[in-house]
Amino acid sequence: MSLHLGKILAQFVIRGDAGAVVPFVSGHIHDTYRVRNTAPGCPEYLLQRINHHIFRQIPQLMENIGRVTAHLRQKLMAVPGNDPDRQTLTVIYTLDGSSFHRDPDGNFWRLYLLIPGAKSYDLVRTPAQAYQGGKAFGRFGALLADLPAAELHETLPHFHDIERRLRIFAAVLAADSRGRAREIAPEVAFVNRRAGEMTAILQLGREGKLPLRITHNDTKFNNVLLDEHEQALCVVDLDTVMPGYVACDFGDSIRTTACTAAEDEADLSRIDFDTGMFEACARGYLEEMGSFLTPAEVASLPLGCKLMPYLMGVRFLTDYLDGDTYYKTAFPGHNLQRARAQFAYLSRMEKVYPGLRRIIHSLIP
Ligand code: GN1
Ligand code: MG
Repeated sequence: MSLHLGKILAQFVIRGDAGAVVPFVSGHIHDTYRVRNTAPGCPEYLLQRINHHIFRQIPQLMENIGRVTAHLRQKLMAVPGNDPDRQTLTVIYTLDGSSFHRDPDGNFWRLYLLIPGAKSYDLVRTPAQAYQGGKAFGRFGALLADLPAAELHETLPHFHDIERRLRIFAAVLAADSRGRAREIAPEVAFVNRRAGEMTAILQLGREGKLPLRITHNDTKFNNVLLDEHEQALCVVDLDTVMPGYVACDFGDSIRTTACTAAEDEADLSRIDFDTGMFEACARGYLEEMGSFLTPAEVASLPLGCKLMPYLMGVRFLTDYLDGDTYYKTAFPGHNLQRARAQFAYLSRMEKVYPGLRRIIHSLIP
């Protein structure tokens, strides 16, 4: 273990002795490490350096996570047979009782219990997995349904506000600081043709017709941990848990389960919308969450499925035009490739869209 990481770990209340610290695969935003334990019977941990260029209010972010995980733990403990250490993330506090540590270089660090025996997948392989993915996010929403949305900070304001995302896209496109606008004329036309339709959820929210709930806001399939029997175990990546609309959580879970290829697939001919996976994920989600939803929320779910790949595509394209400053990228043009994959997926979905509403309605309890 490096001296630096050792000093950071020494700030936290750890059981046993921290051993090797190894980089751990994770999302596009933070740096994550797995911390082994040399003491028998003591847990492993997950150490993260939080990206403070993206998350600028880290005390509020960690307060949200503390609040949500405490609520989940309390709800889980009320049911015999549950195992909260595995069914929700557990924040490990520092010696002085803080949920994060700020190092002398100004970096922010946090520590979670590592959940043993759990797996996550970037790509869904079977409808059974898609069902478990939907179930995990539905259960997450249901367990938080009694925590008032106003109790959480909006740590990334307007995160899923497509109107604002489109305004930023237009400004970055006009500025064209990297001279990349020329190559993306078809994508710009794709975005513009659909802009009007995509604002409906925001408009209904503003008119008070869709409630704000506590939503996860990053319901990718790889943010679900499955247990050794491939059953939904735990929802991770709680950074964006904030007030939001359920259509976004539903739509993003579908985006990553019903798509037949990776989020950044280069070969667009491999991208399709798998209606069987859609049905399985929707069934899992609605079994848990269906009875909490208002009729207007149910009606908003299909549009959520369109909105999320559209919004992700707009964000990836904006970052590409802007010189790739937000998302981690593995090669030049990665953000453009991601945007193209999102738009290809949306196009395939559009062909079967009328059927989605029917499937959703058949699944409402
Ligand atoms: C980012 O943390 P990660 O990589 O799962 C992003 C999400 C996007 C996602 C796309 C804070 O999530 O909004 O859906 O990439 N998170 C943030 O893969 O911007
Ligand atoms: Mg995330």
